Amino acid sequence: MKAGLIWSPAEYSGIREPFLFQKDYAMQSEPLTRRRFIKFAGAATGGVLLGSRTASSQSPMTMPQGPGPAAIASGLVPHEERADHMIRIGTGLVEVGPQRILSTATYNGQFPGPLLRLKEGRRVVVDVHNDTDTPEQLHWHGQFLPTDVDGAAEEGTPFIPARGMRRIAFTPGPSGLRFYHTHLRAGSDLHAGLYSGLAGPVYIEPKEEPGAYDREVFLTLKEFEPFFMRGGDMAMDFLAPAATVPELKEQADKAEREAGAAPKGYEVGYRLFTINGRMLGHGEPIRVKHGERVLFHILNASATEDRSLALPGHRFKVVALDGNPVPTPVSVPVLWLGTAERVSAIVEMNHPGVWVLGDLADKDRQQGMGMVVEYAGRKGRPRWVKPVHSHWDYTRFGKAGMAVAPDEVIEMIFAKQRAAAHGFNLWTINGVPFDMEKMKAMFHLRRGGRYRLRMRNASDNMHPLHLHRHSFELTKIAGRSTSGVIKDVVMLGAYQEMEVDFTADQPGLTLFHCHMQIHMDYGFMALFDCV
Ligand SMILES: [Cu+2]
Repeated sequence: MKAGLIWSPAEYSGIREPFLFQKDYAMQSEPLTRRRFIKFAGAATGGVLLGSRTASSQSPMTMPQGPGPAAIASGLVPHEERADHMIRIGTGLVEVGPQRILSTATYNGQFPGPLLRLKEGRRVVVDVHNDTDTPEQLHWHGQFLPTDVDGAAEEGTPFIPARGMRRIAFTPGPSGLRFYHTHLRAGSDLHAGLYSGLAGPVYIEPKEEPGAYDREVFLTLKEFEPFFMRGGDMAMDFLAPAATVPELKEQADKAEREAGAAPKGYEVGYRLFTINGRMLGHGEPIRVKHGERVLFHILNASATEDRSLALPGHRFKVVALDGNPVPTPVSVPVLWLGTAERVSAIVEMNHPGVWVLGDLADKDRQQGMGMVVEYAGRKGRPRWVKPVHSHWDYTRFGKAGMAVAPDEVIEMIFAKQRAAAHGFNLWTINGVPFDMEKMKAMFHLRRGGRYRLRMRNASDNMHPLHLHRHSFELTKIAGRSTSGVIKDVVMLGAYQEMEVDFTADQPGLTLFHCHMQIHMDYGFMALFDCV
């Protein structure tokens, strides 16, 4: 869809109150039976509701509106200015497969939320309507935006009021694949936060677009129907270099001993897996022609899972990570994406057939994490062939050599207290879990300074670490120096250490956190302030 008004009344379902989720963003620890993903597996109501989706009738609720008094009062935008984009937060139906229709919070009644194509440096006005009963936060992930727009309550962004709206304006950047998503705490509520369908891709067109491909395909990877389990978060061995630090393992082991007889903390599993909201085999295939060069823009919009992706007989030439062009584009057989990471990769379609583009994990792929790639003129059952084992090494996309020495090194150590928060693991940065009440800055930056985060993981989990409002440069991974790879999320392996550098060029508060919802909700966050 072209830039402009991305919302149309016909797209937005009129479904409201009976199916709204009561999303809790306050601390809570209710029983786990509150999972209320509503499934309309052929139920009579499902038919009625589906019918209303295609109806051309348009209720007054869905009419475009001007900014509310709060937005005008905020002084962000003169109220007579027209919005370039409108986003409505509400409940939508996601038809993941035949007879499998989910109801969940969505943007504009669809999952993924509409692709927003913005232009680098060209200011946009966005009206965000919240048709739910819960104040919302919409985070512009990967962009360099002021605290009143970025979309994190911890930084001071005002909430989009329940049953209200907020008009915002900003100048998009940097160019490349970004995304927008809810930034609420979910806690033990598995229909809140990123467990919902509140995520969508953003593509910021660069001032000059390199044209070495025939067309673009956007893929959003996302699980649905989450459930809690004890343990079960598997150790992953796909990261390279694989060097671990004995001291970090010792610290983790000590914490484990101290937790004594406590059971394992809760982890999250999923029953349904989708790409662009469809389970494998249930959406339209990606139709390609022999010889075509397809640029895939892939977003892992999972709340908690890292993902892999392979296309049998083909390789991915990785040209950008988290939307930023890499110094050394390299062809790889498998892509790996931690939660909230993005990969842009070109695939040369030179192996005709009907193939499964899918996750390496058989269970996840069989439960939907894949998409069919169909060459013109080819028919038949889509084929999956397991690729040979390969590692994911960020440094391959970088350039050799040391990064410029920073002005200051900030030490961060991440640790887990098993099941210490009502059965959930409690996470600490430098020994302290984030305090949602006080919301005080832990680290202090001087504007314009160059900082190095030396991040050390004293836990047996991998963490996708995210810094708001900035990009960082990977400078050392598990003992190997690198430079030139610019990201906003990076996976740090169990017992590993890593260094990333960034320039503190954004005044105000900046949130740093693990992007796994169940980790950030239970302590794994910290604030930087910058003056
Ligand atoms: Cu984490």
